[in-house]
Amino acid sequence: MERTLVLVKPDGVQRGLIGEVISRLENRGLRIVGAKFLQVSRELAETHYAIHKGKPFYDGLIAYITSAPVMAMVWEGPSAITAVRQTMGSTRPTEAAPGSLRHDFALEVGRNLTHASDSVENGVAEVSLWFTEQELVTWERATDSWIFE
Ligand code: DAT
Ligand code: MG
Repeated sequence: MERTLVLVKPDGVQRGLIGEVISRLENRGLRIVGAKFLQVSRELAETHYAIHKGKPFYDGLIAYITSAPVMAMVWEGPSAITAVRQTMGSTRPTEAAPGSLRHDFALEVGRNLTHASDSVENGVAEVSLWFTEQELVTWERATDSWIFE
């Protein structure tokens, strides 16, 4: 079982797409284990995107993610990292597969709606950056045995 951090970024929140993102992840069969709605501080944004520091788009990225509230969530499931990134689509919406969120709801790389962890290790690190242990719920879903083999 893998865990991934999922963010509905400010554009997704402003456009009323929180429900769409949650629906798609629920429909996929992933299980939610934590969620909170927050205004991201500059400090959290800089830690989260530390790997991109120095890149030409970095300042715009920090301004974007701190510009309005985000919906932060943790989702889990078998191969959750790969599955969620597939549901999000490629970073550039014009390269995202038809049917993916970024294809279906976005056009520009700087307004690409969502974030999802890109590896198991980054998933663990990002979940602990954004959530405390107490904010994560370990639970069994009635349908689990029909979705998880
Ligand atoms: P992803 O969000 O798909 O994991 P990433 O980690 O490479 O993509 O980059 C983080 C975010 O930074 C991405 O969602 C949008 C922005 N970004 C990445 N590459 C960019 C570029 N070449 N120009 C503008 N923004 C970019
Ligand atoms: Mg990334």
